Amino acid sequence: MTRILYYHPQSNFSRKIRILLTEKKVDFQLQEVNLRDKPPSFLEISPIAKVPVFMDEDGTIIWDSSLIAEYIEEKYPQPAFYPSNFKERFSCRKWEELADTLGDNIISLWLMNLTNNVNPSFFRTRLENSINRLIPFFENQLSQTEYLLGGDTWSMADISALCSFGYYDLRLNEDWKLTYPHLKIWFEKLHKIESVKSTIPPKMF
Ligand SMILES: N[C@@H](CCC(=O)N[C@@H](CS)C(=O)NCC(=O)O)C(=O)O
Repeated sequence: MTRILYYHPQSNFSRKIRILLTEKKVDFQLQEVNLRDKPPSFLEISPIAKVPVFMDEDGTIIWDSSLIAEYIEEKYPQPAFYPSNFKERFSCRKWEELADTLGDNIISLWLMNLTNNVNPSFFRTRLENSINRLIPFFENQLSQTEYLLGGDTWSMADISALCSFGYYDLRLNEDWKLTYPHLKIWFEKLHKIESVKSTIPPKMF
């Protein structure tokens, strides 16, 4: 059976897994899902009705990007994208979670802008505040270290974060690069990597 990644080309969470699988040289097929009209066959394998979903060669189905990443790391350990040391791995997961929260907030803000772009709402302000509070954590860390966990190599924390910032570019704007110079350098450096460059979310809608 072929491994399949159910995904959407604009999805930051799908992009995490596309980069990870490519870096680990694990063969897989991409299966695009129409998120505006999800087919019943997709809903059958995805109780949360979201991409990404990964189907492994033995038929194992996993949803949620962080769970998929953990599964892939366990099954295909090299090269490693989570540290083996318990404390460092926990730190990596914390950054991944922060980056995913940022991604979730950007998605919600974009959807809110689509549906209600006239009056600023309480919820929009709350999302904007949350996004603007989260970003400096990344900037502060990257002003001290080259990658989010320190050390001289990227990890799943960097992958998740670059996907959320890439999604910010797609849905909001690129102004954060003017305000946060260390983030900008880190982001541009990672975009020299083929798996990162080739998965930049396209403008479709
Ligand atoms: N926590 C999930 C979030 C996945 C998610 O929000 N996916 C979005 C695309 S980036 C989606 O499928 N949205 C479709 C919908 O909500 O209807 C993960 O990490 O995989």
